[in-house]
Amino acid sequence: MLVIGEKINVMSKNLGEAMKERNPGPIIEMAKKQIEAGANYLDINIGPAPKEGPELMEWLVTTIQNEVDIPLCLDTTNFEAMEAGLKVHKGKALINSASGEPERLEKMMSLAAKHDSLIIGLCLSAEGIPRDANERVMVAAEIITKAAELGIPNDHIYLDPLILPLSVAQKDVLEVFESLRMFKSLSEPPPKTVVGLSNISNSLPRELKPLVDRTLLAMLMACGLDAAILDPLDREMINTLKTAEVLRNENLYAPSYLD
Ligand code: THG
Repeated sequence: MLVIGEKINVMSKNLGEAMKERNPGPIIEMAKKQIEAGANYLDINIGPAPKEGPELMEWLVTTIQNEVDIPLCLDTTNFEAMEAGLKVHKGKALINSASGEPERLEKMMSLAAKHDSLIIGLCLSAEGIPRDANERVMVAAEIITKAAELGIPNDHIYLDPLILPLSVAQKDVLEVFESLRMFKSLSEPPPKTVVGLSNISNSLPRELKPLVDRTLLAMLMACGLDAAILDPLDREMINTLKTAEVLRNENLYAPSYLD
């Protein structure tokens, strides 16, 4: 299971400020904490970043990769910022993300082809948020087709069914489970799958969030999920993940498997 640490986010008060001031300290500290906790990739979320996007992404990638040896998941809808980040990134970056929206699909996929990156294909189309598994699979099929046209290997694609908040779309979670299973039949070799896990608990009471996130993770892992953007600093989350890996027969059980 690929763990993508979610904590370096422009929405976070502390780190959003550090980004604005180009203050590396808090950002490096958060990078190190997530790596220590078991993250394999770090999500670098600058949002749409209408102003200074390219310069900010370039600064973040170089600042972080000068201090720690880890690949990054570049999270922005700003093409110029994505390109600027990819140009200075060391190793295999993960582009977050392309969608079914035609311009975004074309531009982000072209960047993935050019830089030999991994790329998340988010199930979101020009018509908006998908309503069920079928609508998700239709968008996913367009993403896979575009990738094939550009010569991007199927297993470089991480399809994201898009988790909607439990508070507004309770029965949509069942559609996500179904989507994850259906995605695997779209290509040979099959695409990989990823989710932004904590979308589910958006606006839930604070004390429920970690429980809901972890329970969903276990259920998604039963559907074959390959990667998740999540909070690796939640030790119980990592314990759930490691247990699900043992139950999926990916790691050999031993009494010490949590260490
Ligand atoms: N799919 C893809 N990318 C994504 C998402 C997705 N990127 C963004 C988001 N969804 C995943 N990342 C986060 C990052 C932080 C939080 C939620 C999702 C979050 N943070 C804390 C909170 O609100 O409790 C703290 C925020 C703060 O400090 O203010 O919830 O679905 N491909």
